[in-house]
Amino acid sequence: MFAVQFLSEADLAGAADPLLGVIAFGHELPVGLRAVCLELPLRSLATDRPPCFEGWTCTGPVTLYEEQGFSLAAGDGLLFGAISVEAGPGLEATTRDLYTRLFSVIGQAGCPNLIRLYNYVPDITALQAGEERYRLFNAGRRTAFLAAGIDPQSAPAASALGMGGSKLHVYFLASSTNTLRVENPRQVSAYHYPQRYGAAPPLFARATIAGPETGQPVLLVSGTASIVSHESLHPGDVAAQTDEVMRNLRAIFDECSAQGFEMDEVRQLKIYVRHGLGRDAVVERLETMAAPDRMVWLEADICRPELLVEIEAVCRLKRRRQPA
Ligand code: 3EB
Repeated sequence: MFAVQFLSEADLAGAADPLLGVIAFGHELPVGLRAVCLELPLRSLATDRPPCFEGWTCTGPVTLYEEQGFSLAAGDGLLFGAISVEAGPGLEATTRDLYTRLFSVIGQAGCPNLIRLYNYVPDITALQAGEERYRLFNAGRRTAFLAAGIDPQSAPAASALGMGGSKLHVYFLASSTNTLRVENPRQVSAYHYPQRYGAAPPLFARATIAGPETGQPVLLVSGTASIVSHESLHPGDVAAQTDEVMRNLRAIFDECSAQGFEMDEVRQLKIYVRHGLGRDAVVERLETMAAPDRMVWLEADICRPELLVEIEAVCRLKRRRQPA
């Protein structure tokens, strides 16, 4: 299995388990890391703490390689990959090509089961020839799923955030073994969003359970916003939006429980705040969810202009004993 943790520079140097990948937010990665490396141009909001990095580790030996523009790390039946590409006016075609290559890479590696996808899209809510760039991204992503013969409802948990710069950054974790997908009964599944959010719906699950048959299943929750059914709630009110996000997170945890998986612990929370504003109201509400060193605070654009906060989570689960 794998783990994901926020690590300091010293932790990275002394990591006991082999690294698959390391992500930096708004600052540079230390040089000489043997892992897939990605620097994201997102500003960290916790300036009172030294820089921390998102480290993905596994237990077996790791092989690093490059293919079709992706930096890749394989080990333990897992494949971790990252790519950064220029994404100007041709965002739809760029996204389609990137995802087509991604599907080819995971297939060739024998890890066709995506666990989690992260998308960072430059100028996500800007208009391009009259169309919102997030919609162009969605159209390209969907075309690639269909062209590869992949069922849109099998899409894994994901995040799609915006920032400045010119590059589209994508990273992922995929597995040789099966995963489970979890939906949120309070929300319409993203792949069923009505057309008013774009002709091509976003393709992602509300959460993925990795290693459902193992002793240590891991829950990876998608970027979760103040959306109920398919509508954004509480425009302009970051505190009320955070409360709604918490209700959505709890609904996903309840859904896991209904499928026989109980919460063990919250390992990681990534909190994206638009313009970095209203962080105090969010902090107050998240205090009971996880210790501060398990949270990273980032300034990012959420994909609908009225949404002010989005939260993603990684949790350890315990499998309930099956009835005899
Ligand atoms: C939402 O629930 C908020 O397009 O991959 C969250 C997670 C969101 C993933 C994606 C978008 C995506 O619709 C936005």
